[in-house]
Amino acid sequence: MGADHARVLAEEVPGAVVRVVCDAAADRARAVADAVGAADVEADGVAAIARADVDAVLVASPDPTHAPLTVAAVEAGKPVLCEKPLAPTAAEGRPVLEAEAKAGRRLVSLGFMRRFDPGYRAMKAALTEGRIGPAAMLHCLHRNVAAPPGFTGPMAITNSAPHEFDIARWLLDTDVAAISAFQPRLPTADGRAGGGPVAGPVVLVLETAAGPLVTVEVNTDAAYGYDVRGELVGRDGSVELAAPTDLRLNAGLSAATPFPADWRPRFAEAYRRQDIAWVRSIESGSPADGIASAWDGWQAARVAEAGVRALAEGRRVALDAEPPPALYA
Ligand code: ISE
Repeated sequence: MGADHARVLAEEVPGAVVRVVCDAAADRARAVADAVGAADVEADGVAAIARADVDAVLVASPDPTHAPLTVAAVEAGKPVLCEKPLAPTAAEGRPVLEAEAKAGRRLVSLGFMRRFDPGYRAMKAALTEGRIGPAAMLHCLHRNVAAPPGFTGPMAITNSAPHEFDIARWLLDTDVAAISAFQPRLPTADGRAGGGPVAGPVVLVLETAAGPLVTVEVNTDAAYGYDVRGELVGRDGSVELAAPTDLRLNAGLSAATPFPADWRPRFAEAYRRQDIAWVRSIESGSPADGIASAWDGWQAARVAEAGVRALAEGRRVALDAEPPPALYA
């Protein structure tokens, strides 16, 4: 993701210059830096953030490092776009809220880029324009071809599902009041490379404070393609995402529509619009319309933490309502 953001910033965001690429693997940092014309590479993220020639920071490192690096950027007074999730748990994300409160201003944007996806934006417009009546349910499917290296079972909930937790809050303008989690009992390893699913499919049911229900299927080992679907059901109708596709192949007495291999082509426009909005907001000094905040990131983290507990304990887990601090109101 860091390499993709670097390319978008370098090639598609006027006014942005990628100055330093930071990665634990020096060869990978150098390859990205050369590809985007960055001046330098760094192995130490905190050192890169502190540089006088760095005005803003994009964090796209492993999940547990997101919050500490974001805190370092806030403490350096630098705007930061933190890839989701803010943190694997609410407790790990809390220092970011504390750092922004101490700074007395919003410097953190969260990389829930689906808020910038044309499909989800049209879905929200259909709801606000009253075209389906009041919302009743949101159904989400989130399928990856295969879990990335290092992925663990709970990460289906703490890493992948936060996209749905955030898009549900944003679409329905409400918070999650409770979460229940279920997993099917899969047949034993089917001999597929890697011996079958890493995380296994998870089905989550969210109850929201405003009333609508949200169902989420997350399957990080779906095998057939990257497939994200959403349908918002209202009292008078429904609106569903039409996944973008460039072609339909007609051959051999059949028609085939290709699936992307992962999220980057599926949400390329969302990332582009998000990154442009983020840089424009740095220039204007005010948060970009619709971009997620650290509070949104923290809310998604607390839902994820509750979801992991709900799955482990086999019970519905309620979340206390927490009104946003004034900084995020
Ligand atoms: C990844 O980090 C993403 O953000 C993708 O959008 C998501 O589909 C995938 O499951 C995550 O691992």
